[in-house]
Amino acid sequence: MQVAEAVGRALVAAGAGQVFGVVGSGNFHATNAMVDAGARFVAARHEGGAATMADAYARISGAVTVVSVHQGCGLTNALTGIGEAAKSRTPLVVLAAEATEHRSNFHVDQRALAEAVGARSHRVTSAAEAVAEASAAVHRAARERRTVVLNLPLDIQALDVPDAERALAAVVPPTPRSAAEPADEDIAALVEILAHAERPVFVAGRGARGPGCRQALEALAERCGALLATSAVARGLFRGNLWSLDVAGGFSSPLAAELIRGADVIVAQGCSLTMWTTRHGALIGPETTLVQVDDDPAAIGAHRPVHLGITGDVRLTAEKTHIALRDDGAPVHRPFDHRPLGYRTPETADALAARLSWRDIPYEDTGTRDRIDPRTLSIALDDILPAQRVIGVDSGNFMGYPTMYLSVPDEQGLCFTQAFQSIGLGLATTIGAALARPDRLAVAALGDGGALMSAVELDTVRRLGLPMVIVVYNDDAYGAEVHHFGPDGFPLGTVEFPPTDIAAVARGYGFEAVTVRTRADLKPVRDWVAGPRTAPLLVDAKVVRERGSWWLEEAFRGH
Ligand SMILES: Cc1ncc(C[n+]2csc(CCOP(=O)(O)OP(=O)(O)O)c2C)c(N)n1
Ligand SMILES: [Mg+2]
Repeated sequence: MQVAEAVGRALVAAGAGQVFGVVGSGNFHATNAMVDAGARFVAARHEGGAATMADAYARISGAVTVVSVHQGCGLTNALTGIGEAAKSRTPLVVLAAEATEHRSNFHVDQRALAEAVGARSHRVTSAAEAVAEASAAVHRAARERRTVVLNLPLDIQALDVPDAERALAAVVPPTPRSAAEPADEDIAALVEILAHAERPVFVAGRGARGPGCRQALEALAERCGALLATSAVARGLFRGNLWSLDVAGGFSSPLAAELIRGADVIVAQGCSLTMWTTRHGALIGPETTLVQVDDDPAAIGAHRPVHLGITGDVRLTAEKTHIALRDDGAPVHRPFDHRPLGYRTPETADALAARLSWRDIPYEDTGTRDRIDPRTLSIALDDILPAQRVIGVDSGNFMGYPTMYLSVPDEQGLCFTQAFQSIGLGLATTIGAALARPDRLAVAALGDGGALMSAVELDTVRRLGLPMVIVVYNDDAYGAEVHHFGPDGFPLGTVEFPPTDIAAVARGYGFEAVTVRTRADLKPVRDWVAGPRTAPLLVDAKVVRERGSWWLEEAFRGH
């Protein structure tokens, strides 16, 4: 057995069962070996799409996923998606053929490329070690939650692996990470803080999306009267909880922002407290005690200084804190059980019921005969589209509308690939998420800029037969830039475009498509939802372009 085949087989034996890619000569044999060994291969039309599909698939499924690319230019094409995955700590293996011969057209310093975007670089170094090295890449991706580029040199690929079958038989999938135990004194310190908290708020992030976290956090929050929020990447985690504030940060509704700002204690649970989640710190009051729980010590205080940092698994820390509070957490002078309900007062309950959701907030519809208000569009779509959905959102001025107006059933309902803040990832994100959750309707929300940047993957949607809805918030512009620079009178010729008929583009790829200018134009969307959904649907919504969105204005204020 040659190295290329042994590496492909080893990746599958180590548990990587899903591979996305664009196949060229350098990754042909290894990718085929993965398929022969039982992996599912999805051909993307661009390596950037492949990387982001794999990223989204890994985020939703939790499984180490593989991207397979050609040497040199295949890897450079994938770099933005690899950067997004690396920043998001997605367990991903990029199987990259490598031209180590400097005279090759395909030669480039692949180690430097991987490391430049925050990925870990591995290499298959010999026939004897190939199987172990491939397996080690999967194990590292899983164990350390890292994006690993596994370079596979062309000159090694055709070598014979000594005793390959025996080496492959020894490959095992990684064992699940063991939950990091918080220190007893940290639990005691958190108990002390929570026992005295009058208006506590928990903000749960990516690290709180694991099994059992919701229950553990809800139980602890109930015990100490805390309100519950999430970062954008964990949206939906507390769906249905009466004390949920939905998303903390730029997307927060005015009431949610007011309540978070009013907290006397905020506990970040597996959440890194970025400038987006905290609105550049504006959501954290000057007197607020800030606690951060994370199983990665490097994450503690990385974005904001905290009063108490606890290195520990989110679920385990919540459970231990809860037990400690129940057993003996009450300071003697102030019995815990006799306190008022913390932040869970009748006034808070009334306010949450009346005006938490963006949908509860009246607005003046700015739509015309030619362009629909993006809020009106989003609200109508929220009503039309089935509740069991998984949404991918691209970047841009429009992005807050689908993120906040389209509800999601749980923390697997929104796949938010925004760590690199790149436009053009939303469509591939939704493809990866759709494959990981075939039981749900996949919905891609894109700007016209992001949609056109990634349009080649419309082919992948149609070829895979995904019953997906793609909504393009089409303002014929890089709206984020228009609203950033327009108010200061700068020329906008570089960021505005003549109209593009994106519905026609989609039809060319085999989609059903509808152009929407008013609410009435949405009837074909209802019909599509009610029908057999044999072709995917693209909604080219011509949206009003006069004003920037609320969250963008907020973001600009932060700088
Ligand atoms: C890869 C990449 N290139 C450029 C940018 C800068 N950028 C941020 S938003 C944006 C405009 C996006 O336009 P569109 O997708 O139409 O969304 P809109 O802002 O109009 O709602 C641009 C160019 C970026 N974030 N990522
Ligand atoms: Mg636009």
